[in-house]
Amino acid sequence: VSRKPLIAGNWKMNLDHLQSVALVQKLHWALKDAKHESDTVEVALFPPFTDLRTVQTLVDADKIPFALGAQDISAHDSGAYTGEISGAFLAKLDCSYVIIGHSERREHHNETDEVVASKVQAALRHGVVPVICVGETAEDLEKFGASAVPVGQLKIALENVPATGDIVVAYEPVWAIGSGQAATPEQAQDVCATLRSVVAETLGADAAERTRVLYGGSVKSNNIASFMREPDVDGALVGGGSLVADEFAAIIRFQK
Ligand code: G2H
Repeated sequence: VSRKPLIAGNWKMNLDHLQSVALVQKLHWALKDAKHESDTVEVALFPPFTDLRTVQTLVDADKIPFALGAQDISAHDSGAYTGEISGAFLAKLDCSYVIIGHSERREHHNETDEVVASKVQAALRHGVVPVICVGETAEDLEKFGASAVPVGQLKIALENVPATGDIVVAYEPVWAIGSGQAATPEQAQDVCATLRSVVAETLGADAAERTRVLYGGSVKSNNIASFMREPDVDGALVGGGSLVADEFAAIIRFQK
């Protein structure tokens, strides 16, 4: 399997634009002697919307091999949608990725599976790769086991995605997010493999083979390697661990 691992830093609502400059510069220094890593690992940063332009300028000017992504996208392309951000704007800012359906948006902004699906379509219309987040709450886990809820969420998100569609799937058990209590590598592998089989059923075997499935939820430098050893875990969506340069650099430099 030749999927390039993706380490994605989701800054959430942290770091203003001056702090974002400091973090990108520190990260760049921390990784400077490791140019080869960009051949083996893809790194993507997901700053708040207000930092995107700043980070894009820095990355461009210093030729830093980080991809850029946004944390959300409007389901609409333009028009009277006050406060919304179009995929067209993200594409113009060189955003390669956009996080869609993060559990914090599902929980605090009432994002349903149908809203997530329409945002996935919006991202694809603008050539931005959706990072589709799915995951079960502690209550779901107890009632239905680990896979049922994320599988249901992913099936709806993938409706109308073409077989050639470029997507990333992120399995983020809600009980592991920001809690310091990560899933075990075996739990992550189990659900990531099941999610890959959903991609195979809906988009076909080729898509399942090339689609990266990430694990997210309290990923740190001291547990990243154990996740990356699993055959169906192709990277990580990192929240808290992406806000400190040395810690995020150590995550990027994980050794299997
Ligand atoms: C899960 C993750 C990043 P954290 O939300 O998406 O956050 O690593 O802080 O658990």
